[in-house]
Amino acid sequence: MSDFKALAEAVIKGDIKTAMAETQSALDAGSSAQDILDRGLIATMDEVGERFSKGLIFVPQMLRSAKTMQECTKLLQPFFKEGDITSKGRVLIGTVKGDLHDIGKNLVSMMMEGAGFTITDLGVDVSPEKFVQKAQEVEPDIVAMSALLSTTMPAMPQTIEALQKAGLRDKVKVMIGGAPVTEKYAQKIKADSYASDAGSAVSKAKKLLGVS
Ligand code: B1M
Repeated sequence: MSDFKALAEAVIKGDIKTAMAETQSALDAGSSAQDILDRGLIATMDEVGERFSKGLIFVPQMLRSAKTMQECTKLLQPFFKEGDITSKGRVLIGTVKGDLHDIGKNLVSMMMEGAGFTITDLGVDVSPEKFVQKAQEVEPDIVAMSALLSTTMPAMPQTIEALQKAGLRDKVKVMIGGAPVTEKYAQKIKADSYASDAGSAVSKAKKLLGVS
């Protein structure tokens, strides 16, 4: 992370202006958007999480860092587009019920959109009923769920069950992800796919739908 020290410090402080300027100057200096994202921004959010765990910072500071990261991500967004492409499929995505974390989910949406998927983003705290209602409306190929809290992970199987009850389970593929989620958990709850990060979410989504 040493290359992005000033960026990391600005994100930790929640200094949006400096962080955006650092992101821009890293781009201008030739760093790739992926490197800035992975080593500059995501690595820093891990550091923010560790500081929170140790009681060195509290929710308001975490929120400020999150806002700062999101503003920087907007500068990177254009670099994740794969060019002129027809839709690879429809994805309905949201952070599950009870969970307000949306940075990872937004990155997954952004990368999938850049790769040519059509995204309907339900935001955060999305109940199983809301997933079902919107799935009936937009008829997605993939229902994608994100969870960052171990306490909200059970909303994933609840959503799968709700899709089943609504007669939709055979019509959609279910993909899950988020820091506490694992491949093993995906198998346990009978999701169709698990992705550990936004980049692999794209490749897994392509694989699920058999598109390149
Ligand atoms: Co919270 N929080 N938080 N938080 N927060 C964590 C997750 C935590 C690990 C911090 C810690 O204690 N070390 C901890 C969870 C512990 C646990 O359950 N395992 C925690 C806690 C406890 C809480 C509260 C309960 C704190 C409190 O109030 N006492 C509270 C809960 C609120 C709620 O949701 N109901 C809370 C609140 C918040 C804020 C609102 C302040 C803020 C979120 C703001 C926002 O998102 N707009 C926040 C933040 C910022 C964090 C940390 C620091 C950073 C999360 C993040 O954005 N990471 C986080 C610590 C950490 O993760 N190290 C923490 C960067 C992001 C890019 O990574 O989301 O993992 P991530 O996404 C990755 C992959 O997981 C994957 O792709 C992304 C990378 O490419 N991915 C998918 C994500 N979704 C995917 C879906 C897919 C595929 C891949 O397919 C569909």
